[in-house]
Amino acid sequence: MNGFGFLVIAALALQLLVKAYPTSLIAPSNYINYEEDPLFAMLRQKIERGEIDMESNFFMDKSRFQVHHDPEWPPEPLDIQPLGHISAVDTDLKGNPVIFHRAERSWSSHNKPPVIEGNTIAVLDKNSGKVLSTWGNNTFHVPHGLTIDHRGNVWVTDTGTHQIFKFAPGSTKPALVLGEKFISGTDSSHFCRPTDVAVATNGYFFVSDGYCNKRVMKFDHDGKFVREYTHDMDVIHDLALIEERDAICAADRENGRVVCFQASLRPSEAGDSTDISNEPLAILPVSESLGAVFAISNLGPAIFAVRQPRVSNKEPPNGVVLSFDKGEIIDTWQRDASEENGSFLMNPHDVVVSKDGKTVYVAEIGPNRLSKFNIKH
Ligand SMILES: [Ca+2]
Repeated sequence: MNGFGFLVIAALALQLLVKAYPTSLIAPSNYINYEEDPLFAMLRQKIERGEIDMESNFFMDKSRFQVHHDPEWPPEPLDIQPLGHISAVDTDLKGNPVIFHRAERSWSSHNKPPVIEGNTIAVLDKNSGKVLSTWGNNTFHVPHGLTIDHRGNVWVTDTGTHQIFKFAPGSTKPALVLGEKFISGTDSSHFCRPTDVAVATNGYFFVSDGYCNKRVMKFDHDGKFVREYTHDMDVIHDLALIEERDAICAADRENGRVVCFQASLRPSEAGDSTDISNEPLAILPVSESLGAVFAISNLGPAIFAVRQPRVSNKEPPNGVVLSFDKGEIIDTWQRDASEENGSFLMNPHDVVVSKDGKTVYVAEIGPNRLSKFNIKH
């Protein structure tokens, strides 16, 4: 291929990316003004004249993202004793991963108080993997979800106490607690094994409730219940909020799909409880099952999911990227497996895309492992 040919193909690839992901996939700092690029203008004319087939799968396979496992991280095993099942991971405002783990607690000890005595939350250095701080003792029974919002508040869900907690940055005393300790229920102030929280930039938040109630609940910034969404889901295990599409997406784990509802976060709609439609905006992927989809996290309209393919399928657990706009899987990714680096993903329980869009972390429950992946655009 000559130099011009390469340029044409590169520009076409970029244009396809922009067309497929018109908003936030391309970080502002990397944004190129394609409108002013003469090569792009020429290509756009060709596309408009039908001379280039936009539906061709020329760049549809692996070219959008490259998600690479970083086998060097963490450089040393995590120094946490006892390190239990790592049920959740998110990144803080400095980009450091923060994990929520179950210490010595097992899933089968639901409904058997007391709460875990030791610390369950650990902040890790994003470079060295060293433990920077730990907290969260004498509060949680069976840790499940952990979400850090854009203001640095830490939200956790506890499937043991059936509660949701919000902690202000740096505080270990909750600023907000939803639910009644060890009492499950179906009304708007009780939960049954809630799994995750997703927080909008306007402060409204969503709770996946979760194992038994199979609903997604919406609250305003003061924690006042707004509405719930239901759609024949079976274990809603995680949430991802795509503000660019006004979509709240739920990992419908046992049905092997991601179900997205209208979040109604635009100023004119926020808090409008008359909007009671349960009709999903999208159900993904359109043409196949994901197997069991444990967790989702999004980078603009690209949804990163970890899933456990069905037993009949010999594929090991892995990661995929789903396009909200296309409704399909556009990439798959996996840990490097070797004697040195350990196995493929075995029990992925949570996934998060870092707030700068450069890194993906996956938390596993047995082996209790945190893996880091780098995203290249
Ligand atoms: Ca989550």
